Amino acid sequence: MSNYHIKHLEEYFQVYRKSVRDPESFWEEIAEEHFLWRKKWDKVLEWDFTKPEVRWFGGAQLNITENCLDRHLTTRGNKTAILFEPNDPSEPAQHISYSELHERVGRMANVLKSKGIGKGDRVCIYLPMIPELAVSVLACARIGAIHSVVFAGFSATALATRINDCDCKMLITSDGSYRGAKTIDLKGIVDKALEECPNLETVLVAKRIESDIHMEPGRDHWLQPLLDSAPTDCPAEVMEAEDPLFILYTSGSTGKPKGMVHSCAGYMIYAAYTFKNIFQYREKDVYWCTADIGWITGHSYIVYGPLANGATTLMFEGVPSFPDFGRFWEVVEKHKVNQFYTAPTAIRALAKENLEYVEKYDLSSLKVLGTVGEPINEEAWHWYNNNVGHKQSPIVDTWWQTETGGIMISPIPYVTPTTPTYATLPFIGIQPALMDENGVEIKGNQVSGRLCIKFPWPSMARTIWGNHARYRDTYFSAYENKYFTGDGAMRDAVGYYRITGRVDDVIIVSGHNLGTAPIEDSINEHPAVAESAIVGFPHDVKGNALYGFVILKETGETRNRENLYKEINQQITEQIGPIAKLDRILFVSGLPKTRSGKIMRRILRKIASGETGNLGDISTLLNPEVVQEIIEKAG
Ligand code: 6R9
Repeated sequence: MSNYHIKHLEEYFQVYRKSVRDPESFWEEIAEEHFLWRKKWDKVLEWDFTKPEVRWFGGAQLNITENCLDRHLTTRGNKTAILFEPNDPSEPAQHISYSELHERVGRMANVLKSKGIGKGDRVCIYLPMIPELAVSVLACARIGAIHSVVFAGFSATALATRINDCDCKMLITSDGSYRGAKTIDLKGIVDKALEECPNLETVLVAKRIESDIHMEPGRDHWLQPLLDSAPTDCPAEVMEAEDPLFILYTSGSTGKPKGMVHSCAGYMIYAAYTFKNIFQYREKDVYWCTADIGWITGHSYIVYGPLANGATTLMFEGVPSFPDFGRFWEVVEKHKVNQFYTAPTAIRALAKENLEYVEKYDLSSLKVLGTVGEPINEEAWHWYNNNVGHKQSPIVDTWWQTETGGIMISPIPYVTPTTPTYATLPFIGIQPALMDENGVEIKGNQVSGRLCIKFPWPSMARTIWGNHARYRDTYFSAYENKYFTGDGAMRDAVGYYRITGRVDDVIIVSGHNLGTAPIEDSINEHPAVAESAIVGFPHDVKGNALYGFVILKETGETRNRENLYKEINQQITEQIGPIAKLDRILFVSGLPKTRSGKIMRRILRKIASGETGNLGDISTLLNPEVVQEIIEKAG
């Protein structure tokens, strides 16, 4: 028997050693015993990080939806697959069984086919957290179309960039969405985006808020009538192991977003295996991840990982603050949630509110608490542990990335002893390395360095859509023969990892990765702005907030600063989304630059955090005098 479900620490060490000593036979056993294949592989792994090229289970054939749906029908047909909890607590929750989900995916897949979508076509999904989102994702996978889910909080410009980058033929959206007490005109955003997307042929529109929207003749179709007349049965397309399953965009430190491409077989196996162990899922459990399916966390740990294990996965449409700050806990009590997975930013926001919001509810069903997205600070960790878990539920601080497809470093609850702020040990099959600035691996414990991974794992992204050179340059060129994560980490005396944060120009705001470059580009497009630089500074809820240093053009100098600040934020909101708005802005006459013209963000970061006592050596700057000016203005 393979070690699909790890139950104690000795077993973890034993299985980990096996997975590292002989990765191929380890993963082969897992694949063999726990998944459904149309054809078995010829070779478990082929890899070359210099190209880079990684192939898992080459020659195998499968369809992930047969693993997530069909194979459960006989044993779990009536079990709830998706438990949908709407934005408004007075609207009833929906229990969608495995049989019903199978039918709904079949219908949707047939609708996609009837609109000319087939294997390899890209379909953009821009939907709120309603069942149609999960159904659309699975329907694409059913017929081998590549889904590209774009988070429905993104702006028209961001949506258009993503549609065009991978040349989507179809977009699936809704008439609007609910967000707490507000409604959002999603279709209006879509219409604006599509002005820039000449190749997009078809838009399917789900009804959610019953608003009166524009429907473009020939292009836009209401989804429901199409579903009603579609057959429920849709045979699964037979996919090669390495065929792309989906594209998901993540911010880069420079230029346009990177469309990370994930493949069918490796992604499925790793998402499923991590889910089973890191949440210690048992057959009758109700599991809830509060992320949006627009992010990788939602892909792997709301949709694919749970469904591949036949789990009940809760999908929540709302926000933690509506109708009040007790909503998460109300939902936990109502559905007797057993595993709860959220982001540190949400914990910090809720920890600021009155404790009564948590104490009011019976949270005794909880067995495992998880966090993801950014480092969790000690205070938030204790608040979560004391008030939500009542010190009974282990906290799994899970470190991973869009690029890694699944959780990489994390405790296994009830197996790995936890320590606040530590992601603890590498998961099975993961071989981390800490590197120094000269590219040498730092061995031993009680050391810090840049976090790399030395050996392929099944769910790693295979490329950046349309730009393999960028994939190589971003992840495989900094350190020879290693995947570079972009994060810094320390390893303590017992070998536990603690992630210290990004070492590149990505800033994590409320758990969302934001590249500095696109935000600066957006600011610079304002007619009054000459140049800008943004950095992160500590924020007690968001983790980091954005601080913009802006040089105005002469014509801008006479403008009212408060209005400019608002206009710049408006522009960022339109081009990127409200999450990228600046919390603070400072108008300056220059930015500290190196002699080669690179902005010294290190100095700006210190000024933004108020740590001006120790700026390090600034004498090599092109313009050291500007530093004093900025410090004075920042006050
Ligand atoms: C899953 C996800 C990836 C970046 C990653 C790191 C940060 C994620 C973390 C964490 C510390 C954790 N990050 N989890 N930092 N502790 N437990 O978030 O993917 O959106 O691509 O972000 O998030 O900096 O490199 P993604």
